[in-house]
Amino acid sequence: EIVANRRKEIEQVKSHVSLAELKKQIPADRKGNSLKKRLLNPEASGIIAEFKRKSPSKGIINDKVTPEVVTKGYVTAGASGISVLTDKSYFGGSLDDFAKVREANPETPILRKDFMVDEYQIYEASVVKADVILLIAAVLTKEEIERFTTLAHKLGLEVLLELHAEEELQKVDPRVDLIGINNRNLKDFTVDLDHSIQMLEKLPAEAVKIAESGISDPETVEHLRKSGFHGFLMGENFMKQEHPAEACREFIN
Ligand code: IGP
Repeated sequence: EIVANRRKEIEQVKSHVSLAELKKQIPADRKGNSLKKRLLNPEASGIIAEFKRKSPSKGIINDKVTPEVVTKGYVTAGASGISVLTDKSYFGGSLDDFAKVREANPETPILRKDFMVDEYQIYEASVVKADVILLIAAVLTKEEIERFTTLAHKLGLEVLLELHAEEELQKVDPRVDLIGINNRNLKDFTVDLDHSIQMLEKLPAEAVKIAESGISDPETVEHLRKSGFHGFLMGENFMKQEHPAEACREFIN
């Protein structure tokens, strides 16, 4: 449903700004910030803090805070990266939010978090100076993952491939920069860390791995880190607080 809606919205956007026009807005020779490198640094917290106003499972999480203030705070708190939702209909985000976050945090790796289903969105990510895009294996074919990865790399973007179910392992393209395992089952929203750790053991040893969703205490992060994860994507636990950056600071320190 989300994917079908996203496809429809992209067609509308394309009718306003053609792909040819969009391509003209791509910044010349931008040097991105590598999330992969950041996560491989043993000094890094590994926390990738997310800006998300709402979600399909929780409804409104926080509609009072501003993206640039929160994310600047995340970075000061010690986050290794930022994730920004850009889907409007289900998560209350936008490319405009993304652009503000980019401007406020020029040196930090930033992930464009969305349902990428069309090459057009990868060009958009490049225009707003994203560092990383998300590809969700559950909603893409192996061929799409390969094609989108080729384009992302051509545009200087890193790729985070998100997996949940075991049958998605055959879709892993060895060229992806980061592999995420979503702890949350997108069908029933349940969180299962043991399942994620089992999945992790089936991944190539050299892959840089990120645990996503449902993380709310530092002990869980340490457990996941010992199991082999390099990064920890956290949204709701911070965003549900009145001061998300403050919550992030307390979490990391
Ligand atoms: C963050 P949480 O439970 O900390 O808010 O989860 C992130 O993992 C979650 O927002 C997410 C997501 C996604 C959102 C993971 N994969 C794909 C949209 C699309």
